[in-house]
Amino acid sequence: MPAEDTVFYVLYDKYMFWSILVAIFTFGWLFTAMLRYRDGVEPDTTGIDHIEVGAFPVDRHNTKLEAMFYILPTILVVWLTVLALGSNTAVWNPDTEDSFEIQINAYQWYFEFEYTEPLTWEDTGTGIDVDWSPTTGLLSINFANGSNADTIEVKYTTDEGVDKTEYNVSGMQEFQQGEAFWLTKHSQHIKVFDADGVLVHTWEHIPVNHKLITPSDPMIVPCDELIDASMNSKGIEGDDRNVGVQHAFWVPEWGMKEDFVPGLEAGTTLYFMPDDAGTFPIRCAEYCGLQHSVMTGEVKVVARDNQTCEADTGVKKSESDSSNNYDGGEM
Ligand SMILES: [Cu+2]
Repeated sequence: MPAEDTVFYVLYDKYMFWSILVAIFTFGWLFTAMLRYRDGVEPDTTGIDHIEVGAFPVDRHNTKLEAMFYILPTILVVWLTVLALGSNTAVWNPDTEDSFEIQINAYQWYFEFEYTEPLTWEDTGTGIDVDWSPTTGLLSINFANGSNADTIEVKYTTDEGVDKTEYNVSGMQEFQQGEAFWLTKHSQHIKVFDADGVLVHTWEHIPVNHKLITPSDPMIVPCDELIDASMNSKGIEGDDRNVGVQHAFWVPEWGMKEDFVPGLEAGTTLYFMPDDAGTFPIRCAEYCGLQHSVMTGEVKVVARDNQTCEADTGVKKSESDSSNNYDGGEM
């Protein structure tokens, strides 16, 4: 069942409204006619001959009424077509001005998510707040709102490889680290664990050109923003004859699906606007070879750093979205 404010749901409501209106009119007319002209009841329009079965009552027809029988349904059908095409436009031709662009590549047999825009995000509602300044490199973590934080894992990727540091913070209200050791061109994350080693909070920066690959990585996208995904099927590197095979990106819970078409240079495009944080399964919906069945993954919808996923985006972007300061995007 799609969320209540998706185009599908809105279109369903509109069609239901017009269906009920037409049903009230036609069934009302039907039952009135049945009651008025049933056997044993004389029509009050005296002086008119009874209607002969199988013969059109040419003498007493009503041109205006008959014309309305054609005109009204035609208007209705045209109107329903306009409604349906309007939803199509909303899905396939949205306003992409403020969209979050991402590249999705399909290989045999995995998906690769390539970031063409940076994304900095953080869990919300955990009582922990990570702050990191891209200019000074100063990192501070606030545990003030009652958390059971025990250890912090700070991980960052450099040209040389992955670096990981762990800090013990149990009992601390605030943690500060002043080293400007991070460069925004590299990926980095801060994970906070409790004493039992359970992950309680995540802050992450994904730089441009970073790649996440299924099944180990989810596709991470921000909530309340239009996601503009360019999709390409990829073949074997260095083999010009192998341009890949057909795949399809499918998120069953959202009711959306788009094909990857091999050899299509411009690729295909998929637009979607998630408004609830969470993790949703991805499936390949086009048979693509022996391991098609294991071509799965997850899409993780997150709030950008210092934002929440509470905006009701509806069919279009809501006005409140224009106040987004794109905190992470500036980096
Ligand atoms: Cu596939």
